[in-house]
Amino acid sequence: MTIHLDDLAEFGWNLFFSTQLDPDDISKAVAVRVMAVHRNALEVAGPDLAQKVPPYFLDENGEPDNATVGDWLLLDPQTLRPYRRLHRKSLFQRRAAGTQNKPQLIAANIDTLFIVTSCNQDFNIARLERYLVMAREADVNPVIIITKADLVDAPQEYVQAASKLQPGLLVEALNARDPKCIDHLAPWCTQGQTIAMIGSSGVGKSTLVNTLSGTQKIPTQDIREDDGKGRHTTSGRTLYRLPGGGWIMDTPGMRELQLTDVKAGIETVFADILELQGQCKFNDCQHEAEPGCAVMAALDKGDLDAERYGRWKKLAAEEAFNTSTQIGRRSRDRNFGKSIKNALKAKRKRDKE
Ligand SMILES: Nc1nc2c(ncn2[C@@H]2O[C@H](COP(=O)(O)OP(=O)(O)OP(=O)(O)O)[C@@H](O)[C@H]2O)c(=O)[nH]1
Ligand SMILES: [Mg+2]
Ligand SMILES: [Zn+2]
Repeated sequence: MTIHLDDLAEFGWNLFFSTQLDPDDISKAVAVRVMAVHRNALEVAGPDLAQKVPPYFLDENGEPDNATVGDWLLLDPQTLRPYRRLHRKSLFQRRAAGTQNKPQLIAANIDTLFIVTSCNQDFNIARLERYLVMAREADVNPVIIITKADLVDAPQEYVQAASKLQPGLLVEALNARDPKCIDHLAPWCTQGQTIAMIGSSGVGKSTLVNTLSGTQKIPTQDIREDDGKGRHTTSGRTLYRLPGGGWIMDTPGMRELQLTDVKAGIETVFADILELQGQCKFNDCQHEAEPGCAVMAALDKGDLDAERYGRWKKLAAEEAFNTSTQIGRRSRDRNFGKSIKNALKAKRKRDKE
């Protein structure tokens, strides 16, 4: 077998992956993309092949590895078993609440994250901010999608509230059941692009995939009338082909989301607060009563929104706590202020380079 790079483009392949192949791979391997995950198997597909492979395998060096939706695998042409996973352009992973286990791989090689919420009780600024932090951490471009715009009089109010989360943030309000929304989302749906979605159950993730792909093949279900919550209709994670050539991944609604190892994501979403921190007179300023505190000054002047500052404090503390318990070093908590400073210094240095 020979890998025909042109044929792979249809599956989201691009130069980032080509550069990882040796001439040997090109002449003999079979390259496939993981299209769906099941309990004991991955569904993979490529130009000439669609089949199941085990999620855990030994690579060519005998090292154990595992793959998730969106990953690219090279298969041995004879046995059709994976022998290498290509390096990922991006990766989403999470730890379930209260577990010390290895992170669960959610999705790989994603270009855009649709953060989905609705014009109803589901809309929650603090939750959107958590998703944004995840997107920035994974180096994936976020777009906030607010569904059910057809059910309220003033969807723009939701758009305005979400737009305040970060300067330049892309926010779209739409009716996920209406094919007209395809036009709004077309820029992210072109060949070579892969979209993942995140959002609570019932916000319309599967509905959006059905509309964008022009089919009604994914089951959807009405939300509960009393509290507006969804019924956890989707269970697995699967990639679907879009008419524009891109791919979109449907996922189940997240029940809970713990933030661990997302320091860089928090730094990006709250870059302005980190900037201010760096201007405080004292290195270990707690922004409570110290003289020369730039954070307090900005709060007083109204340059920094007090609620946003409160959310940052909560997120930063949570991430520090989770990350330190995860690696068993509680002492890290006390050093958190310092580590933020160091992170800021490192970021400045990176920006200068
Ligand atoms: N009016 C209206 N209804 C919508 C819209 N988007 C989704 N719905 C409805 O909301 C309900 C839930 O939609 P789903 O697509 O099943 O939600 P989901 O996000 O996939 O939910 P899970 O699979 O449980 O995570 C369905 O009855 C949809 O028809 C919208 O923009 N407008
Ligand atoms: Mg669904
Ligand atoms: Zn301060």
